[in-house]
Amino acid sequence: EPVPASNADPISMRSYDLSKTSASERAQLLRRPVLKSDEMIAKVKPIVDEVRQRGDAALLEFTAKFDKAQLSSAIIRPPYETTELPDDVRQAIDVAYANIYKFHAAQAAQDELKVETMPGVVCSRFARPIARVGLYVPGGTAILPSTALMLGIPAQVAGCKEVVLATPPRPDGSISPEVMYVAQLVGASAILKAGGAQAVAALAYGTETVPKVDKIFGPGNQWVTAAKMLVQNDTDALVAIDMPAGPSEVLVIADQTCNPAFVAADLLSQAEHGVDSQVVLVTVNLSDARIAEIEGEVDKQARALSRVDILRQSIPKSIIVKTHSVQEALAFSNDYAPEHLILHLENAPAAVAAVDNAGSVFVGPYSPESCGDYASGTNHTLPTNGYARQFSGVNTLSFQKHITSQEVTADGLKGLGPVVATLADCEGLGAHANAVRIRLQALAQA
Ligand code: HSO
Ligand code: ZN
Repeated sequence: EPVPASNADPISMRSYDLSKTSASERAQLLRRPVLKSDEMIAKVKPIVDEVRQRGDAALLEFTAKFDKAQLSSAIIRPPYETTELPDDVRQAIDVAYANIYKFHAAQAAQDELKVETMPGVVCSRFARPIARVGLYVPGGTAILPSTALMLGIPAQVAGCKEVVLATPPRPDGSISPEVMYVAQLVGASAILKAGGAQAVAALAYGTETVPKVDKIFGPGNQWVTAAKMLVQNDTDALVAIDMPAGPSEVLVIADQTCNPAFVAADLLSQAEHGVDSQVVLVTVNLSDARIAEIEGEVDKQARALSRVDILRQSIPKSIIVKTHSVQEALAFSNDYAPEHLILHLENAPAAVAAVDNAGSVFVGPYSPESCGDYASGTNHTLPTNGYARQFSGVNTLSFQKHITSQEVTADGLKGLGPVVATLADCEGLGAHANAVRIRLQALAQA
């Protein structure tokens, strides 16, 4: 563990040359800090059990203990009070809302299937909303109304009926006006003033006042993540979660055409999220002078930022990986499977075809991750910790399930029935075969 740097020390990353690293060193560079999920699950279990057994009483006690807020009720229903909001913030939220809505509505529109697999055999698939969803919007070191947008909009587009937005209250018991405004825009049916494992438990099991939900979404600290994993495995809760979550990450690939100040700014924007943020710069044939320029920019820009104390811890844990071709850089990136991938390359659009594993890609010098974090239209709830290998980021389909259906005509059954009967006989399932044959006989007699 690097020791937090003193103010005089440069705020700098560690460098490795991929052509000089062994296979085991390379594997080490691809690793994230170990998530102690078993340990955390054991720690959150008593909290989850208390809320499950004692409902609102336990929920309010934990909120008093962890969030220092004394509440008489944890639930607020619309209309939400949004008058405190400055006009420029309201307008910015409105533009973000419109863009994110557009992109997520388009995802729903592309989603119906109808295929005639054989003459008279029509299979279809259609989507239905998950009726009740819980959206976790973290509090902590930064309030995140953007996360309320990223979860609330696809829920709205999908048509979820009960949308409970959970977020920890401030010590005076209030919720930020930004989050309240977003709750209003996305039509949240309730705001749950609670955070941590206790909020997740209330959503999973329901309490006297908190509606039970069918799926829980959203990023959170280790407590939230562990609680989500715990309730997901409880068949009594019958609740799904969006994805396993770890600390936020970015991998930036930069070649000699990059703007060092832009690259540094992108690295820092991810590193400021938390002391455990994962930041990787992969260089492609970058001269030592250009690398030094980026490092100089990281140090200079970091010192001017309000969250410099977080950066003093996250940047020294970050790495620079030197490679000698775009192909080598992308192979490393695909193995790392970053949450965010930023391409500062001469021909960035062409490189996208070779991206196999990433949560979201930012193409070219004018596409900072910040745009996707807030307002371009894509979702910022993305797979971390290497889960981009098998998970998609949150999207409209995450708030739906798909139902398949089939309609077989009499002629269709004449073609398909014998196939089914043969397979049923072969499995020794006579009733299955009979359900077909009884119809084929009826058709033969008609
Ligand atoms: N980069 C974060 C999302 C976020 N950034 C929210 C700003 N606000 C998650 O990957
Ligand atoms: Zn961010």
